[in-house]
Amino acid sequence: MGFFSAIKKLWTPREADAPTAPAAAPQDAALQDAATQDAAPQDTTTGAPTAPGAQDAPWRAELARALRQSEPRLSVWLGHVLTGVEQADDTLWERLRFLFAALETPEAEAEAFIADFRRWLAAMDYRYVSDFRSELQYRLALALDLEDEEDERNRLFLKLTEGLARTREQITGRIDALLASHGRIDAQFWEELEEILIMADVGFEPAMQLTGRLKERARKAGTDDPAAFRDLLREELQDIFRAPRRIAAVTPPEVVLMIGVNGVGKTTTIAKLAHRARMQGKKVLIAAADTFRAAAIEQLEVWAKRVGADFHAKSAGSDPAAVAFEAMDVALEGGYDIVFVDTAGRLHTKVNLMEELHKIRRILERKHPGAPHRSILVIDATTGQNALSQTKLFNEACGVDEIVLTKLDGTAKGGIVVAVAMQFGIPITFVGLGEKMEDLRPFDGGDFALALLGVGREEGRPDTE
Ligand SMILES: Nc1nc2c(ncn2[C@@H]2O[C@H](COP(=O)(O)OP(=O)(O)O)[C@@H](O)[C@H]2O)c(=O)[nH]1
Ligand SMILES: [Mg+2]
Repeated sequence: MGFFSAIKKLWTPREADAPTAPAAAPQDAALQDAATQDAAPQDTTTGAPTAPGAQDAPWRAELARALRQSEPRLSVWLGHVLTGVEQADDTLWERLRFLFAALETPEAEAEAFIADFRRWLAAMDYRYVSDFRSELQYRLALALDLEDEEDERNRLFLKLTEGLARTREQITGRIDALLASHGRIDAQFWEELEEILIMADVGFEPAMQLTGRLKERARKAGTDDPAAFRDLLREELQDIFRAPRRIAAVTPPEVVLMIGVNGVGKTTTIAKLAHRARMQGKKVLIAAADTFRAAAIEQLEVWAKRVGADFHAKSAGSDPAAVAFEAMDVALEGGYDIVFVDTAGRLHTKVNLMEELHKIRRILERKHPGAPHRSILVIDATTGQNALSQTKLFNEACGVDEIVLTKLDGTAKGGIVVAVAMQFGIPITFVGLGEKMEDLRPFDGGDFALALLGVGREEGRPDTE
């Protein structure tokens, strides 16, 4: 489901290997009309949102032709929409309207999307295409339900590969050297590999375990050839990251409890998740149950406004459980689809913190049986091994359903992901690759392993469906 209640699906699966075949291209009447009105005189009544073809501006014909002839890919289409557009102005809105009309998007929803985006631009003080192009593509991908399409996945893979550059240096660079210096895989090889993994923040225990599993894999494959090792490692990592997601039926509102120590990125992650949910057409409430500092409440409120979510808070110092209690009333009465509950990451003692989280959980469950449906632990990749002790603590004290790993961009400690995945078997659902809204993306273990090893998506996925 996307932002729009109905859209025409013009994107065909990748297997359709004739990118310019008429069947794969937009060819509805609207585009045809506009395309054939080339020679018509320019209309002077600009500004009103009208269906394509109803007006005769030459750009409509040109855009229609460009869209019709191009590959059905979001990035390509956006490129055409943005041709000749330099900043956010009426030209851009008209061209977006044209695209939506071609996709047979209900007009009111198209207008809502545009209004929403304009609000965002104003809040962020963005004007030029270069400032917002990427955010616009991300929004379109979510709104049109195209995030899983090849195009968007490749874009994400690129970002992941960039973000993991320093971690990759730590791991891949050294493994390459290891492979180059050994004629065959022997005891010495395994010892050195263990060291490399420990240095890359995989951690002592997990490094031993991983080496053991790789030994077994090499034995089964009957090889001691270093040239075969990279494939073994890739397969092993892809296996490790294959923790199943828990999917449970939810009676709305779905309640998401965000937990984690201070500074890991809980509040910004709530904003990013709320943004995603909004773009997927959901009605979102954010509850400020981190009442520790007034500034934390204000920060969350600013984000709620920016992403178009509703917000519930009490004054600083209030009982967090009371905030959760009231927020559930608001959510149940207001017909919300999803509620995010922010929590404090520090209290005077760990015991206090865990007791408080228990209390919040009890309240949520009492108000809405089944809630919280997801307890998401946020951990910061840059803290390396600390992330492991935090996971252990929160998991034992109050249960963790999912992990979101933030700040993977630019850290050399991304090896921690391997340790987290191996030690707890808790699914990692999203990773943070930067501070922008679009920088929180679903975690794909297969792609992650490839990016970590510097392998391209095409070469590294022989066994995909
Ligand atoms: N580079 C980077 N910074 C992030 C990411 N996630 C959060 N941050 C930053 O981390 C800082 C702390 O985030 P905040 O949400 O306030 O943490 P909280 O105390 O857990 O609520 C902020 O400056 C965020 O912008 C990420 O994925 N990458
Ligand atoms: Mg916070």
